[in-house]
Amino acid sequence: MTDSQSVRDTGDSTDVVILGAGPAGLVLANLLLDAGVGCVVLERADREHVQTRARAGFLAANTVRVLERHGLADGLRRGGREHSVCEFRTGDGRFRLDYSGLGRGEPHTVYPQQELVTDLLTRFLAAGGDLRFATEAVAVHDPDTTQPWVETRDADGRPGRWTGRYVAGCDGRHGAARRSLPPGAVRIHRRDHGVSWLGLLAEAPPSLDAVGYAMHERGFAGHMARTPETTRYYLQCEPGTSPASWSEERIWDELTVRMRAADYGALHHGRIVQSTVVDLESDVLEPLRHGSLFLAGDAAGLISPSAAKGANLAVLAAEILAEALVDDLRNADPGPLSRYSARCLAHIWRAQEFSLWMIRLLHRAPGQDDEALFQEQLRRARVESLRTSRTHQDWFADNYVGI
Ligand code: RFL
Repeated sequence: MTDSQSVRDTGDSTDVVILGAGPAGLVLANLLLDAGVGCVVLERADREHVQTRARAGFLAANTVRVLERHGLADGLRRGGREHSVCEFRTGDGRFRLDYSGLGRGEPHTVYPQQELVTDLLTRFLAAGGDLRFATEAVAVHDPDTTQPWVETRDADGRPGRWTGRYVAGCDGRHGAARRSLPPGAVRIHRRDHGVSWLGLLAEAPPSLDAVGYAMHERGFAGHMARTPETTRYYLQCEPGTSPASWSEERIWDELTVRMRAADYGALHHGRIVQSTVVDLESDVLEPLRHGSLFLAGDAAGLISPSAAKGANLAVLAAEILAEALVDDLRNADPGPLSRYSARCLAHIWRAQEFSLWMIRLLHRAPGQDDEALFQEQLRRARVESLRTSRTHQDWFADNYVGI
């Protein structure tokens, strides 16, 4: 008997085994539970970790509509704040775009991801949902059959298994779902954009009433409000940089220079409580299904945070997948499930395209050779067009807040 066979002899079963309690897994779980479809969520981390992991904050209007449609928006209606202005700062001056008056006329809602995740898991558990914290999915077995099963390990290393009709891989880029895909089963489109950011969370109130995008010869700097007491900042850094090489003093000095605080107003300083290096990368899997295994959220595709789309795509995919699973399992209609991958990929590629556009807008091409100087002039022309052309501004607003 092999190891995996001995694990298979014990265990539980349900309709849909969901890997990961992030936005994708938890929206999916709530929608399945509401529709009477059996599911379990297996989450590697403990509850405290899941509820305090600070990441995204900017939710698109469509994301809010999805959450409202399914009664998942009470917390963000109470605690979220509308946000609709971004400010671009360059060596030529600064300008602001109020995107609630451009394009489709929609604002963002700023609501920290960890609070959304807390709302979603609290509701799921209160409604009787089955969520196993500290339970790591080790591998998905037999995904090309109608009885896929997930090998698990708890915090003490004890093995277990869950069998389902379907498995939803919502466990991010490094999760078990991706690892379990047989070689060649899906294509992975991958792009390293060659740019890294120091992603910072400061215990300091926002310094301006706008998202700040500062383009400086020393590199990009970004400012995004999270709550009245906390602000996310980004600093472009050399790929391969260690966060430890950036002291708090160096961080604030560099933010002050790149944000041109001397010209446009001092920054509110505070303790830096998170500092991680984020390499701007994209990857997209195609298709987002292998047999009975489906991928959603970051597991389906990673998008650089330059355009703040990741959590929004995760919520959108979860709704599409939930409705398709309900059609298959409750109404014996497999059609929507067969179209899941194509529907999601259309949204993912559109977001990738805009994210790449943002990366090219915000960063100088490296070097001083002819090609770099040519690209820099194109970038300046792009910024100028965004400053002066209403058509360009409408296009920007549509893509910036749309999903
Ligand atoms: P998550 O949130 O990573 O959740 C996956 C969950 O799976 C668990 N897990 C496993 N569980 C069981 N077994 C395993 N083997 C497992 N492996 C992993 C993990 O513990 C975790 O709980 O994925 P999901 O649900 O797909 O959601 C994706 C979003 O979290 C992500 O795209 C966004 O945070 C991206 N992002 C932003 N997106 C936005 O839409 N707007 C933003 O403003 C925004 N800002 C950001 C961001 C991402 C950032 N980082 C992390 C690069 C800012 C930053 C700094």
